[in-house]
Amino acid sequence: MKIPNSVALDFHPIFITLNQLIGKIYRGVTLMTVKKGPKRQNEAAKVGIVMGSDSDLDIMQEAAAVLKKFQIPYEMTVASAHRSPQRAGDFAASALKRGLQVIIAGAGHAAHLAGVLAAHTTLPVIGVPIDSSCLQGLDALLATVQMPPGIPVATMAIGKPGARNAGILAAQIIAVSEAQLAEKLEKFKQEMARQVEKKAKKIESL
Ligand code: C2R
Repeated sequence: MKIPNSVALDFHPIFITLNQLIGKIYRGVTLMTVKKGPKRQNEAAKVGIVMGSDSDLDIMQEAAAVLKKFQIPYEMTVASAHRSPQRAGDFAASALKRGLQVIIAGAGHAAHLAGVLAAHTTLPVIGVPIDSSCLQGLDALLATVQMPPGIPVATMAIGKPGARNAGILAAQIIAVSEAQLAEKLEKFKQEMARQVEKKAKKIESL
């Protein structure tokens, strides 16, 4: 996968603490080792995961994990509607031609990324508000969900639960035309129900 430009940014020693440096190296290495889904790596990506910064990776990996579980090939990158508007626009504008079926966009602060991607494509865009600011994601939630009529963004919950649901929703969208995937999703729901039964029995026996 391509290494996002932002991984290499801001490495000037004057501007960063040791902690920040370790964090950046960790995220850089993680981004470099992220695979595009097991057993189907030669297949073209069906889902594009975009995040506003590499600092969002920890949360967006939840979406990636779901896609891996359902063996849906995906690509993952960084683009910012604010800091790199051209890159963000180009990503979305070329997405359909490149074979993507769904875009998942995660961003924190004044999160305009998902909306701007949606403006550049007819593909469904799923937004994940990230709790990276002092407003703990409420800013990102409102910026992502309050789209003007005509440009919808399917907005998930804030943070990791939202990223996980973004992966599941992307799978459900693709499953409309893939019976095998729909079957896997059905089994996934059945397994959740079984877990609830287990938990209920445990609580009822107290
Ligand atoms: P840094 O950690 O790089 O300072 O980013 C990112 O998603 C991230 O959560 C801080 C936060 O800024 C967000 N960001 C956006 C956009 N670009 C970056 N919300 C955008 O275009 O919407």
